[in-house]
Amino acid sequence: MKTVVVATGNPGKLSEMQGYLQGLDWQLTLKPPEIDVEETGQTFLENARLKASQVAQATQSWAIADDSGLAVDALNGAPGLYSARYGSSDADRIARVLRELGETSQRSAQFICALALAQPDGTIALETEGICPGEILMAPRGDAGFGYDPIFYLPTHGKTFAEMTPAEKERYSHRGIAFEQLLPKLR
Ligand code: ITT
Repeated sequence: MKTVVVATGNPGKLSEMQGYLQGLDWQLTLKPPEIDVEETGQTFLENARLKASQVAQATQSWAIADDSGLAVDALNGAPGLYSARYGSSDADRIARVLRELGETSQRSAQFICALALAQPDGTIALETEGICPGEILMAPRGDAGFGYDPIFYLPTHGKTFAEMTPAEKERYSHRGIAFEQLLPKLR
């Protein structure tokens, strides 16, 4: 059985990634907390590659990484690559996006998820990207999920990510779309 490090320090992402990967014949392990990868890439895919590659080399194991974020059209794509650094807590980051958007009616946004799988020597074996379009609400709704989930609304489902069941988010989210493309190749 292959040992694969799930290369994230974000507990919300970790549990979703473990959900997608549980059907595989893999022994999943956690990223040692002392390994901290600097996210210097210019794109989500570049950052996912950096994280997968550096964690694989440091652990001498296969590693899978996710780099993701929210891009709001009326904010010229912000918070984008800086989604994790847009404030000091989830509540702070949500408040900042809502404050910057104000009362504008132009509320379209996208969640993006890039995934990369690296071999123990750091070579990238597989990568993919999933995009989920939606809208930013005027105020948070729902308690499930993590991060920006309470303000990200899917008009097609009439719910925010934070109002979805874990199974619904697993299926419709940017991460779900990315894993749907990756899983057949992993199998
Ligand atoms: P790792 O790099 O250790 O994986 P991180 O939280 O720093 O953890 P990112 O650099 O990829 O991860 O930042 C992504 C941020 O985007 C994350 O902190 C969340 O705030 C947000 N985000 C990503 N996916 C999300 C989701 O499914 N729901 C809500 N927010 C999400």
